[in-house]
Amino acid sequence: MTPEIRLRIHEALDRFEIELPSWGFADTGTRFGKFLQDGAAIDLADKLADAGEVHKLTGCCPKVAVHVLWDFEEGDDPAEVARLAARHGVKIGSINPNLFQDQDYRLGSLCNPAAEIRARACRHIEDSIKLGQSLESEIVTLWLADGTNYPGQGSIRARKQVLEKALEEFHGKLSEEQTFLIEYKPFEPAFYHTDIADWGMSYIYAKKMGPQAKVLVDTGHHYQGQNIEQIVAWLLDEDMLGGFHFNDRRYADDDLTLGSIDPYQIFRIFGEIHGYAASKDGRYPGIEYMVDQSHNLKPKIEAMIETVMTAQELYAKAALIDFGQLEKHQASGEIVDAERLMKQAFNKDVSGEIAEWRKGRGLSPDPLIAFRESGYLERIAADRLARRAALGISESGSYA
Ligand code: PSV
Ligand code: MN
Repeated sequence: MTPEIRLRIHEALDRFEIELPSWGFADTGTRFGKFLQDGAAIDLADKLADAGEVHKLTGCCPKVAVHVLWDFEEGDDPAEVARLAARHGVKIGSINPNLFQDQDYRLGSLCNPAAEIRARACRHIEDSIKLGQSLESEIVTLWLADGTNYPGQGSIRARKQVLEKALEEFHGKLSEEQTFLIEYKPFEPAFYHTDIADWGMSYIYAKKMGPQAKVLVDTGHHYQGQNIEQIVAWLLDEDMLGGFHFNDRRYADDDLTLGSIDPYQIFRIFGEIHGYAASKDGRYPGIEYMVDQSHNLKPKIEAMIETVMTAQELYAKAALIDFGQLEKHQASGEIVDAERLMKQAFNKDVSGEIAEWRKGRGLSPDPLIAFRESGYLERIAADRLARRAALGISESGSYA
């Protein structure tokens, strides 16, 4: 490995951080059931402890995304939550409002035909914005489950207009530090239409909302075969890419661990970002990288460490694409050479150099092995089993 390649890998890793989702540490399942794990987090304190452990081992996950209704209870003191996070070496990251669980939202939340239900949903978003301010979190992400199940059930245009108006009002409530990210998803739980179905709709809503709004790309929220890196390229070029929810999928929004099905796709996405920076004298845009996965079969903390390691590896590999050379191949129509350049970077074994980078930071060269040797899981499993018994509950966490 040349010193130049080594440097590129180290620079990429120095730059790369990824946020962990609190909900990835709790018991989760599918609509058919849950398989419970002894070590699953019971409450926010456990989730922050587990996320802190992942950060301690990987050195690149200083923030934890929270889901407002799963992680907070009426009367919780945000200052206390911030202190708790700090005790585990992490900070609260993105705030995820929840407009999909309440019975009131059967016909939608922000797009509900009833004004009083829309108002209730608006209050929740405004409370979430305020919660973010009191936690010094800079990101509010909106995933809207609203939509309809049958043709004719609702007016698609009327719902769009109502949502645009609500978003504009939220923009006025943001502090200067806050960014509002708009996530899209073409299906589930709604199965005829969803009110924010694709990146174009997120883009339009964000543009109309105001300068502090951007698009959030969840890799699991696309139709089969969709070219996600093209979406990324367009959003980068329009300065509208706010962040990612990373996960992998085979069929739908499967929430599988990143890179388990198609690592080359994640590499190509990162390639677009490195390529964009290369065209801007090495300046990288501010993008929030976040994990959005729930692990219902794999051990949760291991799955999270595995995900973070995969993200680091693919980000580092994509930094090795020689963009100057690529441009030359493109200009000359040298298709085979251009593709070969991509493949060469993807196939490069960067694991040794990543291990070196970790050692240089006082980290274990293999965070997964270090985790297994730490005895952390055995300790928390015993503790959480006893606490669940004392509380008289069988399942932990609050993910519904
Ligand atoms: C919806 O599928 C989603 O991607 C949203 O980001 C939610 O906040 C998250 O999953 C909950 O798991
Ligand atoms: Mn998501």
